[in-house]
Amino acid sequence: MVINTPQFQTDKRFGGTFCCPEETVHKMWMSTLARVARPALQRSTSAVACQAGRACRRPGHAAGPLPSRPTLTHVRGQQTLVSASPPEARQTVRHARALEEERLVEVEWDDGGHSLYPLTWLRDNCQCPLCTLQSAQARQLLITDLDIHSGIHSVEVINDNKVSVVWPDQHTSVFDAEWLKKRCFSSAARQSLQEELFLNERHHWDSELRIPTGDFQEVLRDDEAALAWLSALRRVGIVCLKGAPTERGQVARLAERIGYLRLTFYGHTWQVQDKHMANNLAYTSKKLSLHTDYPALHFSPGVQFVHCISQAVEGGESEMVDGFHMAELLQREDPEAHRTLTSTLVDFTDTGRDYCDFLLQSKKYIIEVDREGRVQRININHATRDSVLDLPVRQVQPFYRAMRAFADIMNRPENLLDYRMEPGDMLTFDNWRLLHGRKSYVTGPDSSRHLEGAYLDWDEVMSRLRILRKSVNKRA
Ligand code: OGA
Ligand code: NM2
Ligand code: ZN
Ligand code: ZN
Repeated sequence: MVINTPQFQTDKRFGGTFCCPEETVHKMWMSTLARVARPALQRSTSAVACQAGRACRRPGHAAGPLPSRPTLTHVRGQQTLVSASPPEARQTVRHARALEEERLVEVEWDDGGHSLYPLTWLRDNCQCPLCTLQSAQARQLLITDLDIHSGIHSVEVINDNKVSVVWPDQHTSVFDAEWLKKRCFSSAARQSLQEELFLNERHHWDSELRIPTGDFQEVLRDDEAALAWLSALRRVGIVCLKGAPTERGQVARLAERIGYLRLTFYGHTWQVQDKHMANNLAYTSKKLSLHTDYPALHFSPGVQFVHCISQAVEGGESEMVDGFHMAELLQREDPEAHRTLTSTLVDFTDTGRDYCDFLLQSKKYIIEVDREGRVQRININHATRDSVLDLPVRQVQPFYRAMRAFADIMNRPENLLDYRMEPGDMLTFDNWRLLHGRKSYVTGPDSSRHLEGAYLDWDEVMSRLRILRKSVNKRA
Protein backbone atom coordinates (compact mmCIF):
# COMPACT_ATOMS: atom_id res chain seq x y z
CA MET A 1 0.00 0.00 0.00
CA VAL A 2 1.44 3.33 -1.00
CA ILE A 3 1.29 6.24 1.38
CA ASN A 4 2.15 9.38 -0.50
CA THR A 5 2.26 11.79 2.41
CA PRO A 6 5.87 11.65 3.61
CA GLN A 7 5.30 13.15 7.03
CA PHE A 8 3.06 10.24 7.83
CA GLN A 9 4.12 6.82 8.80
CA THR A 10 1.97 3.82 8.20
CA ASP A 11 0.93 1.24 10.65
CA LYS A 12 0.72 -2.05 8.83
CA ARG A 13 -1.59 -3.50 11.40
CA PHE A 14 -4.31 -1.30 10.04
CA GLY A 15 -3.74 -1.85 6.38
CA GLY A 16 -1.27 0.99 6.14
CA THR A 17 -4.10 3.44 6.10
CA PHE A 18 -3.97 5.03 9.47
CA CYS A 19 -0.94 6.99 10.23
CA CYS A 20 0.59 9.42 12.62
CA PRO A 21 3.29 12.08 12.56
CA GLU A 22 6.54 10.17 12.40
CA GLU A 23 8.40 12.12 15.05
CA THR A 24 6.01 11.10 17.78
CA VAL A 25 4.48 7.70 17.91
CA HIS A 26 2.33 9.16 20.60
CA LYS A 27 1.43 6.91 23.49
CA MET A 28 -2.18 7.91 23.33
CA TRP A 29 -2.22 7.37 19.62
CA MET A 30 -0.82 3.89 19.93
CA SER A 31 -3.36 2.94 22.52
CA THR A 32 -6.06 4.48 20.40
CA LEU A 33 -5.22 2.40 17.38
CA ALA A 34 -4.65 -0.72 19.38
CA ARG A 35 -8.08 -0.34 20.85
CA VAL A 36 -9.75 0.97 17.75
CA ALA A 37 -9.28 -0.86 14.55
CA ARG A 38 -7.90 -4.02 16.03
CA PRO A 39 -10.83 -5.46 17.90
CA ALA A 40 -13.09 -4.89 14.92
CA LEU A 41 -10.68 -6.48 12.49
CA GLN A 42 -9.90 -9.38 14.78
CA ARG A 43 -13.48 -10.08 15.58
CA SER A 44 -14.29 -10.15 11.95
CA THR A 45 -12.15 -13.22 11.40
CA SER A 46 -14.88 -15.31 12.96
CA ALA A 47 -17.27 -13.90 10.41
CA VAL A 48 -14.86 -14.95 7.70
CA ALA A 49 -14.52 -18.40 9.04
CA CYS A 50 -18.26 -18.51 9.07
CA GLN A 51 -18.57 -17.49 5.45
CA ALA A 52 -16.86 -20.64 4.37
CA GLY A 53 -19.46 -22.70 6.19
CA ARG A 54 -22.22 -23.48 3.75
CA ALA A 55 -25.16 -22.74 5.97
CA CYS A 56 -23.73 -19.33 6.67
CA ARG A 57 -24.42 -18.40 3.09
CA ARG A 58 -28.09 -18.48 3.78
CA PRO A 59 -28.51 -17.46 7.33
CA GLY A 60 -31.45 -15.89 9.08
CA HIS A 61 -32.45 -12.70 7.37
CA ALA A 62 -31.26 -10.00 9.68
CA ALA A 63 -28.23 -11.30 11.45
CA GLY A 64 -26.18 -13.22 9.01
CA PRO A 65 -23.67 -12.37 6.34
CA LEU A 66 -24.97 -11.54 2.92
CA PRO A 67 -24.16 -13.86 0.04
CA SER A 68 -20.61 -13.85 -1.23
CA ARG A 69 -21.72 -12.25 -4.47
CA PRO A 70 -20.10 -9.06 -5.77
CA THR A 71 -20.87 -6.03 -3.65
CA LEU A 72 -21.04 -2.43 -4.81
CA THR A 73 -17.28 -2.21 -4.96
CA HIS A 74 -17.07 -5.26 -7.13
CA VAL A 75 -19.71 -3.96 -9.45
CA ARG A 76 -17.65 -0.83 -9.91
CA GLY A 77 -14.67 -2.93 -10.79
CA GLN A 78 -12.54 -1.53 -8.02
CA GLN A 79 -12.01 -4.90 -6.53
CA THR A 80 -11.39 -8.27 -8.01
CA LEU A 81 -12.73 -11.32 -6.24
CA VAL A 82 -10.06 -13.50 -4.78
CA SER A 83 -10.89 -17.17 -4.65
CA ALA A 84 -8.68 -18.24 -1.76
CA SER A 85 -10.34 -18.34 1.64
CA PRO A 86 -8.41 -18.52 4.87
CA PRO A 87 -8.42 -21.88 6.61
CA GLU A 88 -11.30 -21.74 9.02
CA ALA A 89 -11.37 -22.83 12.62
CA ARG A 90 -14.21 -25.27 12.26
CA GLN A 91 -16.69 -25.79 15.03
CA THR A 92 -17.33 -29.50 14.93
CA VAL A 93 -20.44 -31.02 16.40
CA ARG A 94 -19.87 -34.20 18.37
CA HIS A 95 -23.38 -35.13 19.35
CA ALA A 96 -26.97 -33.86 19.33
CA ARG A 97 -29.95 -35.06 21.36
CA ALA A 98 -33.48 -33.99 22.11
CA LEU A 99 -34.48 -33.01 25.64
CA GLU A 100 -38.15 -33.68 25.04
CA GLU A 101 -39.47 -32.57 28.42
CA GLU A 102 -37.85 -29.17 28.07
CA ARG A 103 -38.50 -29.04 24.31
CA LEU A 104 -34.84 -28.34 23.55
CA VAL A 105 -32.12 -29.77 21.36
CA GLU A 106 -28.77 -30.06 23.07
CA VAL A 107 -25.69 -29.91 20.89
CA GLU A 108 -22.33 -31.07 22.20
CA TRP A 109 -19.26 -29.55 20.56
CA ASP A 110 -15.87 -31.10 19.97
CA ASP A 111 -14.30 -28.86 22.58
CA GLY A 112 -16.68 -30.31 25.18
CA GLY A 113 -19.00 -27.27 25.24
CA HIS A 114 -22.78 -27.58 25.02
CA SER A 115 -25.47 -25.38 23.46
CA LEU A 116 -29.24 -25.51 23.88
CA TYR A 117 -31.75 -24.65 21.15
CA PRO A 118 -35.52 -24.38 21.73
CA LEU A 119 -37.60 -26.57 19.37
CA THR A 120 -39.82 -23.63 18.46
CA TRP A 121 -36.81 -21.55 17.45
CA LEU A 122 -35.36 -24.42 15.38
CA ARG A 123 -38.66 -24.96 13.57
CA ASP A 124 -39.05 -21.20 12.97
CA ASN A 125 -35.57 -21.02 11.48
CA CYS A 126 -35.69 -24.03 9.20
CA GLN A 127 -33.47 -23.14 6.25
CA CYS A 128 -35.16 -25.37 3.66
CA PRO A 129 -36.57 -23.85 0.45
CA LEU A 130 -40.12 -24.25 1.74
CA CYS A 131 -39.46 -22.23 4.87
CA THR A 132 -36.91 -19.75 3.52
CA LEU A 133 -36.96 -17.61 0.39
CA GLN A 134 -33.39 -18.38 -0.54
CA SER A 135 -32.91 -15.50 -2.98
CA ALA A 136 -33.66 -13.00 -0.19
CA GLN A 137 -32.42 -15.05 2.75
CA ALA A 138 -35.78 -14.26 4.25
CA ARG A 139 -38.19 -16.34 6.28
CA GLN A 140 -41.30 -17.20 4.34
CA LEU A 141 -42.76 -19.56 6.91
CA LEU A 142 -45.78 -17.72 8.25
CA ILE A 143 -45.97 -17.01 11.95
CA THR A 144 -49.53 -18.35 11.88
CA ASP A 145 -48.25 -21.63 10.37
CA LEU A 146 -45.57 -22.06 13.01
CA ASP A 147 -46.50 -24.63 15.63
CA ILE A 148 -45.07 -23.03 18.74
CA HIS A 149 -45.79 -26.24 20.68
CA SER A 150 -44.17 -28.60 18.22
CA GLY A 151 -42.53 -31.75 19.50
CA ILE A 152 -39.71 -33.52 17.69
CA HIS A 153 -39.50 -36.88 15.95
CA SER A 154 -35.72 -37.28 15.91
CA VAL A 155 -32.41 -35.43 15.78
CA GLU A 156 -29.06 -36.66 14.51
CA VAL A 157 -25.67 -35.44 13.42
CA ILE A 158 -25.21 -36.04 9.71
CA ASN A 159 -22.09 -35.82 7.62
CA ASP A 160 -20.45 -32.55 6.76
CA ASN A 161 -20.97 -31.20 10.25
CA LYS A 162 -24.72 -30.76 10.19
CA VAL A 163 -27.57 -31.36 12.57
CA SER A 164 -30.71 -32.83 11.07
CA VAL A 165 -34.06 -32.48 12.81
CA VAL A 166 -37.11 -34.48 11.75
CA TRP A 167 -40.39 -32.99 12.97
CA PRO A 168 -43.51 -35.02 13.89
CA ASP A 169 -45.06 -34.21 10.47
CA GLN A 170 -41.87 -35.55 8.79
CA HIS A 171 -40.72 -32.08 7.68
CA THR A 172 -36.91 -32.09 7.93
CA SER A 173 -34.63 -29.21 8.88
CA VAL A 174 -30.87 -29.34 8.38
CA PHE A 175 -28.71 -26.90 10.33
CA ASP A 176 -25.06 -26.20 9.72
CA ALA A 177 -23.09 -26.66 12.94
CA GLU A 178 -21.28 -23.36 12.66
CA TRP A 179 -24.50 -21.54 11.94
CA LEU A 180 -25.88 -23.06 15.14
CA LYS A 181 -22.77 -22.33 17.19
CA LYS A 182 -22.91 -18.67 16.23
CA ARG A 183 -26.52 -18.51 17.42
CA CYS A 184 -25.88 -20.29 20.73
CA PHE A 185 -28.19 -18.87 23.43
CA SER A 186 -25.57 -18.65 26.18
CA SER A 187 -25.07 -15.19 27.54
CA ALA A 188 -21.42 -15.05 26.42
CA ALA A 189 -22.20 -16.20 22.87
CA ARG A 190 -25.07 -13.74 22.51
CA GLN A 191 -22.91 -10.91 23.80
CA SER A 192 -20.10 -11.71 21.40
CA LEU A 193 -22.39 -11.99 18.36
CA GLN A 194 -24.15 -8.74 19.26
CA GLU A 195 -20.77 -7.00 19.47
CA GLU A 196 -19.78 -8.45 16.11
CA LEU A 197 -23.02 -7.19 14.57
CA PHE A 198 -23.23 -3.74 16.15
CA LEU A 199 -19.73 -2.82 17.37
CA ASN A 200 -21.08 -1.00 20.40
CA GLU A 201 -17.79 -1.01 22.30
CA ARG A 202 -16.41 2.50 22.22
CA HIS A 203 -13.00 3.91 22.97
CA HIS A 204 -13.48 7.02 25.12
CA TRP A 205 -11.08 9.90 24.63
CA ASP A 206 -10.19 13.40 25.76
CA SER A 207 -8.01 16.29 24.60
CA GLU A 208 -5.04 13.91 24.19
CA LEU A 209 -6.61 12.09 21.28
CA ARG A 210 -4.63 12.04 18.08
CA ILE A 211 -7.43 12.03 15.57
CA PRO A 212 -7.26 8.80 13.53
CA THR A 213 -6.21 9.82 10.05
CA GLY A 214 -6.51 8.20 6.66
CA ASP A 215 -6.05 9.07 3.03
CA PHE A 216 -9.21 10.18 1.22
CA GLN A 217 -8.28 8.71 -2.16
CA GLU A 218 -7.14 5.46 -0.65
CA VAL A 219 -10.40 5.02 1.22
CA LEU A 220 -12.28 5.51 -2.04
CA ARG A 221 -10.09 3.02 -3.84
CA ASP A 222 -9.16 0.37 -1.32
CA ASP A 223 -11.48 -1.86 0.72
CA GLU A 224 -9.01 -2.46 3.51
CA ALA A 225 -8.52 1.28 3.95
CA ALA A 226 -12.28 1.83 3.89
CA LEU A 227 -12.78 -0.86 6.53
CA ALA A 228 -10.11 0.64 8.78
CA TRP A 229 -11.76 4.05 8.34
CA LEU A 230 -15.24 2.86 9.28
CA SER A 231 -14.00 0.70 12.17
CA ALA A 232 -12.23 3.70 13.68
CA LEU A 233 -15.22 5.95 12.98
CA ARG A 234 -17.38 3.57 14.95
CA ARG A 235 -14.99 2.97 17.82
CA VAL A 236 -13.41 6.42 18.29
CA GLY A 237 -16.19 8.48 16.75
CA ILE A 238 -13.97 10.60 14.52
CA VAL A 239 -11.60 10.08 11.60
CA CYS A 240 -9.95 12.73 9.45
CA LEU A 241 -9.41 11.79 5.81
CA LYS A 242 -6.73 13.91 4.17
CA GLY A 243 -6.07 14.78 0.58
CA ALA A 244 -9.59 15.37 -0.75
CA PRO A 245 -9.66 17.66 -3.80
CA THR A 246 -10.49 21.21 -2.66
CA GLU A 247 -13.68 21.51 -4.64
CA ARG A 248 -17.34 20.73 -4.02
CA GLY A 249 -18.72 17.23 -4.53
CA GLN A 250 -16.29 15.30 -2.32
CA VAL A 251 -18.68 14.61 0.58
CA ALA A 252 -21.12 13.17 -1.96
CA ARG A 253 -18.37 10.98 -3.42
CA LEU A 254 -17.49 9.67 0.01
CA ALA A 255 -21.17 9.06 0.80
CA GLU A 256 -21.40 7.00 -2.41
CA ARG A 257 -18.63 4.80 -1.02
CA ILE A 258 -21.10 3.90 1.73
CA GLY A 259 -24.38 3.89 -0.17
CA TYR A 260 -26.34 7.11 -0.03
CA LEU A 261 -26.47 10.27 2.02
CA ARG A 262 -29.25 11.66 4.17
CA LEU A 263 -31.34 14.44 2.67
CA THR A 264 -32.48 17.16 5.08
CA PHE A 265 -34.04 20.61 4.76
CA TYR A 266 -30.51 21.97 4.28
CA GLY A 267 -30.15 19.94 1.08
CA HIS A 268 -28.36 16.79 -0.05
CA THR A 269 -25.10 18.48 0.84
CA TRP A 270 -24.73 21.91 2.45
CA GLN A 271 -22.29 24.78 2.26
CA VAL A 272 -21.01 26.21 5.55
CA GLN A 273 -20.16 29.80 4.63
CA ASP A 274 -20.73 33.27 5.99
CA LYS A 275 -24.03 34.00 4.24
CA HIS A 276 -26.22 37.08 4.00
CA MET A 277 -29.53 36.56 5.84
CA ALA A 278 -28.29 33.21 7.11
CA ASN A 279 -31.03 30.67 7.85
CA ASN A 280 -28.78 28.97 10.43
CA LEU A 281 -26.21 30.25 12.93
CA ALA A 282 -23.67 27.94 11.27
CA TYR A 283 -23.94 30.05 8.10
CA THR A 284 -22.36 33.09 9.78
CA SER A 285 -18.80 33.74 10.92
CA LYS A 286 -19.79 33.57 14.59
CA LYS A 287 -18.55 31.11 17.19
CA LEU A 288 -20.52 27.85 17.41
CA SER A 289 -20.56 26.42 20.91
CA LEU A 290 -20.28 22.66 21.28
CA HIS A 291 -23.30 21.03 19.68
CA THR A 292 -24.64 18.03 17.88
CA ASP A 293 -26.22 18.75 14.52
CA TYR A 294 -29.94 18.77 14.01
CA PRO A 295 -31.60 17.94 17.34
CA ALA A 296 -34.63 19.64 15.76
CA LEU A 297 -35.14 16.35 13.88
CA HIS A 298 -36.50 13.54 16.06
CA PHE A 299 -34.20 11.18 14.20
CA SER A 300 -31.05 13.25 14.03
CA PRO A 301 -28.34 12.30 11.50
CA GLY A 302 -26.00 9.63 12.85
CA VAL A 303 -22.90 10.51 10.88
CA GLN A 304 -21.54 13.76 9.53
CA PHE A 305 -18.92 14.48 6.86
CA VAL A 306 -17.39 17.95 6.73
CA HIS A 307 -14.93 18.81 3.99
CA CYS A 308 -12.71 21.88 4.23
CA ILE A 309 -12.55 23.57 0.83
CA SER A 310 -11.01 26.75 2.18
CA GLN A 311 -10.13 27.85 5.70
CA ALA A 312 -10.33 31.31 7.24
CA VAL A 313 -7.13 33.32 7.51
CA GLU A 314 -7.98 34.11 11.10
CA GLY A 315 -10.12 31.96 13.41
CA GLY A 316 -12.44 29.14 12.38
CA GLU A 317 -10.66 26.43 14.40
CA SER A 318 -12.71 23.35 15.28
CA GLU A 319 -13.40 21.98 18.75
CA MET A 320 -14.52 18.45 19.46
CA VAL A 321 -15.48 16.47 22.53
CA ASP A 322 -16.47 12.87 23.20
CA GLY A 323 -20.08 13.25 24.35
CA PHE A 324 -20.39 9.68 25.64
CA HIS A 325 -17.30 10.19 27.77
CA MET A 326 -18.62 13.55 29.00
CA ALA A 327 -21.98 12.02 29.96
CA GLU A 328 -20.10 9.43 31.99
CA LEU A 329 -18.09 12.15 33.75
CA LEU A 330 -21.27 14.11 34.49
CA GLN A 331 -22.91 11.03 35.98
CA ARG A 332 -19.91 10.47 38.24
CA GLU A 333 -19.42 14.11 39.26
CA ASP A 334 -22.96 15.45 39.32
CA PRO A 335 -25.54 12.62 39.36
CA GLU A 336 -28.35 15.10 39.94
CA ALA A 337 -27.53 17.04 36.76
CA HIS A 338 -27.16 13.76 34.87
CA ARG A 339 -30.60 12.66 36.07
CA THR A 340 -32.07 15.97 34.92
CA LEU A 341 -30.55 15.78 31.44
CA THR A 342 -31.59 12.14 30.93
CA SER A 343 -35.17 12.77 32.07
CA THR A 344 -36.09 16.25 30.81
CA LEU A 345 -37.60 16.47 27.35
CA VAL A 346 -36.25 19.61 25.72
CA ASP A 347 -38.00 21.37 22.83
CA PHE A 348 -35.99 22.21 19.71
CA THR A 349 -37.15 24.24 16.76
CA ASP A 350 -35.85 25.15 13.34
CA THR A 351 -37.58 27.28 10.77
CA GLY A 352 -36.67 28.87 7.46
CA ARG A 353 -36.24 28.00 3.82
CA ASP A 354 -33.45 26.08 2.12
CA TYR A 355 -34.11 22.83 0.20
CA CYS A 356 -37.71 23.91 0.75
CA ASP A 357 -39.46 25.80 3.54
CA PHE A 358 -39.49 24.17 6.97
CA LEU A 359 -40.87 24.57 10.48
CA LEU A 360 -39.54 21.81 12.69
CA GLN A 361 -40.37 21.06 16.33
CA SER A 362 -38.90 18.20 18.32
CA LYS A 363 -38.62 17.01 21.91
CA LYS A 364 -35.39 15.32 22.94
CA TYR A 365 -33.45 14.28 26.02
CA ILE A 366 -30.08 16.02 25.97
CA ILE A 367 -28.52 12.77 27.18
CA GLU A 368 -30.41 9.82 25.72
CA VAL A 369 -29.89 6.54 27.58
CA ASP A 370 -31.28 3.04 27.00
CA ARG A 371 -33.11 0.90 29.57
CA GLU A 372 -29.80 -0.20 31.07
CA GLY A 373 -28.72 3.44 31.45
CA ARG A 374 -26.10 3.27 28.68
CA VAL A 375 -25.82 6.50 26.74
CA GLN A 376 -27.12 6.17 23.17
CA ARG A 377 -27.12 9.71 21.84
CA ILE A 378 -26.39 13.30 22.80
CA ASN A 379 -28.83 15.94 21.51
CA ILE A 380 -27.93 19.56 22.00
CA ASN A 381 -27.66 22.66 19.90
CA HIS A 382 -28.21 25.87 21.81
CA ALA A 383 -28.94 27.74 18.59
CA THR A 384 -32.03 25.63 17.92
CA ARG A 385 -33.04 24.91 21.54
CA ASP A 386 -36.53 26.37 21.71
CA SER A 387 -37.55 29.28 23.93
CA VAL A 388 -40.61 27.10 24.52
CA LEU A 389 -39.71 25.15 27.65
CA ASP A 390 -42.29 22.56 28.60
CA LEU A 391 -41.46 22.43 32.31
CA PRO A 392 -43.17 23.34 35.60
CA VAL A 393 -41.82 26.73 36.56
CA ARG A 394 -39.77 25.50 39.52
CA GLN A 395 -37.90 22.99 37.39
CA VAL A 396 -36.55 25.66 35.06
CA GLN A 397 -33.60 26.80 37.16
CA PRO A 398 -32.48 23.22 38.03
CA PHE A 399 -32.59 22.45 34.30
CA TYR A 400 -30.29 25.37 33.47
CA ARG A 401 -27.99 24.37 36.28
CA ALA A 402 -27.74 20.83 34.86
CA MET A 403 -27.14 22.04 31.31
CA ARG A 404 -24.41 24.36 32.53
CA ALA A 405 -22.74 21.63 34.60
CA PHE A 406 -22.57 19.48 31.44
CA ALA A 407 -21.19 22.37 29.37
CA ASP A 408 -18.57 23.18 32.03
CA ILE A 409 -17.28 19.60 32.04
CA MET A 410 -16.95 19.41 28.26
CA ASN A 411 -15.26 22.80 28.04
CA ARG A 412 -12.44 21.79 30.38
CA PRO A 413 -9.13 21.95 28.53
CA GLU A 414 -8.40 18.31 29.38
CA ASN A 415 -11.57 17.20 27.59
CA LEU A 416 -11.69 19.52 24.64
CA LEU A 417 -9.88 18.60 21.46
CA ASP A 418 -8.71 21.47 19.24
CA TYR A 419 -8.20 20.98 15.56
CA ARG A 420 -7.64 23.36 12.72
CA MET A 421 -9.04 21.97 9.50
CA GLU A 422 -6.82 22.45 6.46
CA PRO A 423 -8.09 22.58 2.90
CA GLY A 424 -8.44 18.98 1.72
CA ASP A 425 -9.37 17.64 5.17
CA MET A 426 -12.53 15.64 5.42
CA LEU A 427 -13.70 15.17 9.00
CA THR A 428 -16.01 12.21 9.42
CA PHE A 429 -17.65 11.85 12.81
CA ASP A 430 -20.39 10.28 14.91
CA ASN A 431 -23.04 12.98 15.30
CA TRP A 432 -24.92 10.91 17.90
CA ARG A 433 -21.84 10.95 20.09
CA LEU A 434 -19.50 13.88 19.44
CA LEU A 435 -20.18 17.50 20.11
CA HIS A 436 -18.37 19.89 17.83
CA GLY A 437 -17.97 23.62 17.60
CA ARG A 438 -15.88 26.27 15.88
CA LYS A 439 -14.25 29.51 16.83
CA SER A 440 -15.51 32.67 15.21
CA TYR A 441 -13.60 33.71 12.12
CA VAL A 442 -12.79 36.73 10.06
CA THR A 443 -14.06 36.89 6.52
CA GLY A 444 -11.41 38.80 4.63
CA PRO A 445 -11.93 40.76 1.39
CA ASP A 446 -10.33 38.00 -0.67
CA SER A 447 -10.51 35.08 1.70
CA SER A 448 -13.62 33.15 2.48
CA ARG A 449 -14.04 30.08 4.61
CA HIS A 450 -15.93 27.28 2.92
CA LEU A 451 -16.82 23.85 4.25
CA GLU A 452 -19.10 21.40 2.50
CA GLY A 453 -21.03 18.93 4.62
CA ALA A 454 -23.33 15.96 4.33
CA TYR A 455 -25.20 13.64 6.69
CA LEU A 456 -25.52 9.88 6.69
CA ASP A 457 -27.16 7.45 9.04
CA TRP A 458 -25.53 4.73 11.07
CA ASP A 459 -27.60 1.93 9.51
CA GLU A 460 -26.08 2.59 6.10
CA VAL A 461 -22.57 3.11 7.48
CA MET A 462 -22.69 -0.10 9.54
CA SER A 463 -24.08 -1.96 6.55
CA ARG A 464 -21.03 -0.94 4.47
CA LEU A 465 -18.71 -1.79 7.36
CA ARG A 466 -20.12 -5.34 7.63
CA ILE A 467 -19.85 -5.91 3.90
CA LEU A 468 -16.26 -4.62 3.81
CA ARG A 469 -15.36 -6.81 6.77
CA LYS A 470 -16.58 -9.85 4.87
CA SER A 471 -14.83 -8.99 1.62
CA VAL A 472 -11.54 -7.95 3.24
CA ASN A 473 -11.38 -10.98 5.47
CA LYS A 474 -12.15 -13.26 2.58
CA ARG A 475 -9.03 -12.00 0.86
CA ALA A 476 -6.83 -12.18 3.97
C1 OGA B 1 -22.13 23.32 11.40
C2 OGA B 1 -20.81 23.31 12.06
C3 OGA B 1 -18.47 23.72 11.91
C4 OGA B 1 -17.54 24.72 11.31
O1 OGA B 1 -22.21 23.83 10.29
O2 OGA B 1 -23.08 22.78 12.00
O3 OGA B 1 -20.69 22.76 13.12
O4 OGA B 1 -16.34 24.53 11.52
N1 OGA B 1 -19.78 23.86 11.42
O5 OGA B 1 -17.99 25.66 10.66
N1 NM2 C 1 -26.44 22.81 9.07
C1 NM2 C 1 -24.99 22.84 9.11
O1 NM2 C 1 -28.71 21.74 14.29
C2 NM2 C 1 -28.34 22.45 13.36
O2 NM2 C 1 -28.99 23.41 12.94
C3 NM2 C 1 -27.01 22.14 12.77
C4 NM2 C 1 -27.04 22.27 10.30
C5 NM2 C 1 -26.93 24.16 8.80
C6 NM2 C 1 -26.85 21.94 8.00
C7 NM2 C 1 -26.61 22.92 11.58
ZN1 ZN D 1 -38.43 -26.14 6.29
ZN1 ZN E 1 -22.45 21.47 13.46
